[in-house]
Amino acid sequence: MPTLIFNMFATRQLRYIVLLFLSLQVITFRCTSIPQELQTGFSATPESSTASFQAVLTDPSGNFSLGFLRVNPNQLALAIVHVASSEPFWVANPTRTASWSDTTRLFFNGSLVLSDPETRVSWSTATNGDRVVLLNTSNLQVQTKGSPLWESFDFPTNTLVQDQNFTSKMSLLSSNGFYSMRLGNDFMGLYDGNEYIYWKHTALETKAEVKEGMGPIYARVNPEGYLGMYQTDDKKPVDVQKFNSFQQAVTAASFLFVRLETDGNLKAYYWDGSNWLTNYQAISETCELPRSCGFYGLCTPGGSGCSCLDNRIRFEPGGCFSDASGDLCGKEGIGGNESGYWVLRRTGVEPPHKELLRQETVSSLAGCEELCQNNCSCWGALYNNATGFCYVLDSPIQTMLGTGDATKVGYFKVRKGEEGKNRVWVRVVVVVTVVVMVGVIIVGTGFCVRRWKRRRGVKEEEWASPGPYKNLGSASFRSIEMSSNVVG
Ligand SMILES: *[C@@H]1O[C@H](CO)[C@@H](O)[C@H](O)[C@H]1NC(C)=O
Ligand SMILES: *[C@@H]1O[C@H](CO)[C@@H](O)[C@H](O)[C@H]1NC(C)=O
Ligand SMILES: *[C@@H]1O[C@H](CO)[C@@H](O)[C@H](O)[C@H]1NC(C)=O
Ligand SMILES: *[C@@H]1O[C@H](CO)[C@@H](O)[C@H](O)[C@H]1NC(C)=O
Ligand SMILES: *[C@@H]1O[C@H](CO)[C@@H](O)[C@H](O)[C@H]1NC(C)=O
Ligand SMILES: CC(=O)N[C@H]1CO[C@H](CO)[C@@H](O)[C@@H]1O
Repeated sequence: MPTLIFNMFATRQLRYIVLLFLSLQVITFRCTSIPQELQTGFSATPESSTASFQAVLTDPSGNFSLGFLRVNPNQLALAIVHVASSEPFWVANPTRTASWSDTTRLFFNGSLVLSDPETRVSWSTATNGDRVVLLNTSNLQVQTKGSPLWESFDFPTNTLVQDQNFTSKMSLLSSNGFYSMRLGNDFMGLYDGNEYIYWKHTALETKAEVKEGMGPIYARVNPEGYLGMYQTDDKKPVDVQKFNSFQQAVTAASFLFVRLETDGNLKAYYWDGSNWLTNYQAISETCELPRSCGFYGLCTPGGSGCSCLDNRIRFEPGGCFSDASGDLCGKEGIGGNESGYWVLRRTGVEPPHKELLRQETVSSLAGCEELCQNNCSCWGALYNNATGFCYVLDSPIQTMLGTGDATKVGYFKVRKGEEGKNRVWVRVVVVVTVVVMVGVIIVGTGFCVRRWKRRRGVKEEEWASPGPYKNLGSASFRSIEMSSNVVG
C-alpha cells in the first residue's frame, strides 16, 4: 500500500516536472524563435556551430528567412532563402563574401549593415528607418512608419520571384558573374560579359503594343505561369513567355521564380509543395548555350558532344585554346596585318544565334574573309555559300555549331602563341603525372609484396572477405599484390 501511494505521488510529481519542463521548453522556444521584425539596436553574429544557414528574420508565413548562409566552408553571404528548400533568392553581397567568424556582424541602426573588419566587407542599406521586415513575397524592407525606404526587390541578384518587378534600370547577374539579363526598349536580352548578346526575346505585342514615349518596359513573373513584359497597363502585357504550368490552378502552396543560371540559361522553377520543378528554359538546345564547349569549341547538336574547331586538337573541358579576350588591335595586330594572329578555317560550321550577329551579303567566301581580315576588332567570319550571307564576329571566338553542311565555312583568327603555350603545359603535366604514378606504383608494390610475404600463411582467409568501401586504398594495393603474385 505505501509503495502504491508513493508510486502515485511519484507519477504525479513526475507529471508536474514534465509539465514544468514542457512550459520551460515553450518559453525557451519563444525566446529563441526567429523574429518577424528587427528594430534599432538589433545585432547578430554568425555562430560557429551553424551548419548551413542561421536565420535572423522570418516572414509571417514562415516560408522565407533572412540570415547568414554558409557559402564556402568559412565564408558567409547575407541571404534570403526559401526555408523548405534552402534555395537562396537574394544575396546582399553577391560579389564579395564575408568571413564566417565572430568579428562579422549584422546590425540595424536605421541602416541594415553587414560588416566584417577581417575581409573589409561592408554592406549597408544606407537608410534611416525604424524597422526591418520580410514580407510574405520574400521582399525585405527597411521601413519608416510602415512605408518602405529600401527593398531587396529593387536589387535583384540572379533570381526574380513571382510578382517582383524587373525594370530597365536593373540587371540579373549569374552567380559566377559571367552572364547578365537586361531589358531593352522592346526586348529582353541575355548577355555574355555584359557586352555580347546571345539571346534576345522581342515583345510579340499580341495583347498590347510597345508605345514610344510611354516609358520603359518592365518584366514580371506572373503566378499564372508566365514571364510577362509590360509597359503601361499592368493587366495587358506586351509579351507573354509561357511556362509549362501556364494557367494551371494557382494554389497557396505553389510559387514561381526565374533564375539566370551559371551556364547562361534563364530557367523558371515551380514549387509543387515539396520540390522545385523546372518549368521553362529560354535556351533548350545545349549547344546554343554560350561557352557550351568553350573558346574555339565545336558543338554538334543532337549528340556527339564537344570537339575543337581545330581538329588537330583534342577537346578538353575549358576549351581548345586558353582564354582569348579583348581584340587584336594591340601592338602586334595593328592595321590588321597577320603578325598578331594565325588563321583557322573549318567547313561545316555556323555561329549559334546568328540572327543576333552583324550580317552582310557578299558574293564569295573570299569577300567574306576580307571583311574580317583587315579589321582588327573582327575575330572571325562565317560564310554561307547558299545564301551569300557573311556573319562577322566581333567578339572572341566562342563555341560554334557543327552542321556538317559543307556550304558553310568559318574563318577564325587565333592570337599567336595561344597554341604553343597551352599544349606545352599539358604535355609537361602529363609527363610529370605519369612519372609520379609509376613511382608510386613501384614503391607501393614493393612495400606490399614485402608485407604480404610476411603475412602469408598467417591470415590467408582474410583475403577472401571483402573489405569495407572506405578501405578502397588498401583494397587496390591488395589487387596489386595479387597480380604481382601471379607474375611472380
Ligand atoms: C549605422 O552604422 C554605420 C556603420 O557603423 C554608420 O556608418 C552609420 O552612420 C550608422 N547610422 C546611424 C543612423 O547611426
Ligand atoms: C501575404 O500577405 C498579404 C497581406 O500583407 C495577404 O493579403 C496575403 O494573403 C499573404 N499571402 C500569403 C501567401 O500568405
Ligand atoms: C510592380 O509594378 C506594378 C505596376 O507599376 C505595381 O502595381 C506593383 O505594386 C509593383 N509590385 C511591387 C512588388 O513593387
Ligand atoms: C570593324 O569591325 C567592327 C566590328 O565588327 C565594325 O563595327 C567596324 O565598322 C569595322 N570597321 C571597318 C572599317 O569595317
Ligand atoms: C558556292 O556557290 C557557287 C554558286 O552559287 C557554286 O558554284 C559553288 O560550287 C559553291 N561552292 C560550294 C563549296 O558549295
Ligand atoms: C513557396 C512555399 O514554400 N510555400 C509554402 C508556404 O507555406 C505554406 C504553409 O505551410 C505551404 O503550403 C507552401 O507550400
